[in-house]
Amino acid sequence: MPASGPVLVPVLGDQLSPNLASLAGRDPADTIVLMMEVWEEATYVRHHKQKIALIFSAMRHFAAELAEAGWRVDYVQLTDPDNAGSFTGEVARAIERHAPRLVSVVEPGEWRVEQAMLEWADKFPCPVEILPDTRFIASRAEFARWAEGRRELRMEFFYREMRKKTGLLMEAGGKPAGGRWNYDAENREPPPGALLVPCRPKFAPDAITEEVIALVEKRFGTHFGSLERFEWPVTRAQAEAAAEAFFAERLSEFGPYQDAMVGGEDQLYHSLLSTSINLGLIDPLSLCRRAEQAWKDGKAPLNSVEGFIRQIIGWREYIRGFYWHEMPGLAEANAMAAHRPLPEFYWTGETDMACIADCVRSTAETAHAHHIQRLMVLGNFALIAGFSPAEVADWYLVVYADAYEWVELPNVAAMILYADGGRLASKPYAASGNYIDRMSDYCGQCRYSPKIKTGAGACPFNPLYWHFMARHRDRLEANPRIGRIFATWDRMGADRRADYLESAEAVLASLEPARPGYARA
Ligand code: FAD
Ligand code: DLZ
Ligand code: SF4
Repeated sequence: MPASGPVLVPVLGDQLSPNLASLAGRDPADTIVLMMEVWEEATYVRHHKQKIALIFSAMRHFAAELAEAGWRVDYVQLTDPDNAGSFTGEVARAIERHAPRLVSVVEPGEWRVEQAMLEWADKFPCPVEILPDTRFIASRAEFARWAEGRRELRMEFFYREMRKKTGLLMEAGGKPAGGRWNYDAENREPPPGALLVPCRPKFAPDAITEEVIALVEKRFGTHFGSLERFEWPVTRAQAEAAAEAFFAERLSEFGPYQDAMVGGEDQLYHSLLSTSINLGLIDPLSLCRRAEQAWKDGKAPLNSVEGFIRQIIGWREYIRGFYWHEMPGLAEANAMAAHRPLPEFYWTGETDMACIADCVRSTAETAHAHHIQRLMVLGNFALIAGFSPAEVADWYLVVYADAYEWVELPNVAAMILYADGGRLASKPYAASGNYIDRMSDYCGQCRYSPKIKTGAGACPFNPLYWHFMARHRDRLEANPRIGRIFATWDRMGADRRADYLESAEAVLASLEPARPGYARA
């Protein structure tokens, strides 16, 4: 291979950042940027149609921006008759076309892709460098150092390190702004009676997106979800506009109503920026700095700003570190020995449970559901019913436009299903219908009642909650955060306990397993 060839820089679908480490400081005249729409990435799970359309459209827009800025971009479309179908196959073809002196790529977000990438140096005739993804605040090595020797990896302590590292919401002497690190206790308001949530900007598809939507409808028409309401930002300018509207109109209420749910209200005060952040369209640290500025300028209260910043430099960074630290075992973890198949209604939304039906509706229509819907409705039900972690993880990876395994899997396996046995969460996020009733308006629209505990009309979350506790008593009783619940269980008396268990068994028996083929071909 000639030492004089260009540098080949493959840019993956979630690496759409001009400051990507493999592009930074490079001479555009000496570089070929390779972008590839490949069948393998689009089908290793059968992603929601909107997710594929979003990624392809954002990739095509980013390629155009790079070309505009003077970069030579070799863009391989899915329909290219010679498309090799995989990253490795396409990089091999590009090496034949361009005879590069070096392949320079940023580490991927997923373990599966990294395994393939690690073989490139042996497969290809030129050297391959894999650079750290500097768009994260903590490197994988930094997280590993922090985690070393810790039995439990709690987000809260990692988050404090990130606060110190970035200086966000810090006062002199290393003290947190306002005297507390975490204002979560102030962020649990139920939804207010009358809601006047400002509408977020919605981005109508332009010609590029229209073309991609047609392609997705044609090639992936049988995948889950609808393309009708495609409203995602697909460029940096649109992501900026979405962020601007969030800071101006919703950040101040973000904190208090973070855990609230309202039927038919798909956004509430959330930012809806995860798709843009994960694609690389917008820089997470700069978002946090702007949130901090809003607080300093008196435009948003500390509990909202701290809550938002914690989601990003706390949860998002921690989840990514946790993923790499725990892989590949995390994908197999099943500490709660949960083996029940995912039911059909996770895909169709056809259930009398109003909360689940609304969350699945929003998921199918928009490829999004907000955090507490993912955690305390869909996730909680999956936990207490004992669905198989592999099936649940496939579902979440398929259905959300912001889902990449590095962020989806820890949230699913460790946060909602406790499948890691408590490395991430100090207790399972199990809850009965009361929680959902307190935090939403769902129950008023439901065939079931959270007040009815067992038998006909009982909210299915109620008996399943106790069934879950009873079947995992051995593991959970010693847990100081949840163990006391068993005193309540014991006080109920044998008949009441039998009622709960019998009702739960009836719910479980009624769950119709999903037909095969939704998530994987
Ligand atoms: P906001 O509520 O406005 O929060 C701001 C930002 O904080 C988000 O954009 C996101 O970047 C970050 N954030 C918040 N919570 C988390 C978290 N737990 N983990 C990582 N980042 C977080 N998020 C994804 O980006 N991709 C996923 O595949 C994904 N899967 C999830 C699965 C489950 C079971 C659960 C419980 C959560 C999951 N999340 C995932 C986290 C969270 O639900 C979404 O980031 C959030 O709903 C995105 O909407 P938003 O941008 O309006 O977030
Ligand atoms: C998710 C996805 C899809 C659907 N398609 C592509 C693609 O065709 N080309 C591409 O570069 N990336 C795609 N992606 C995102 C990748 O799956 C993602 O970059 C890796 O999994 C690493 O996180
Ligand atoms: Fe959901 Fe139960 Fe409320 Fe119905 S009663 S909406 S199933 S929590």
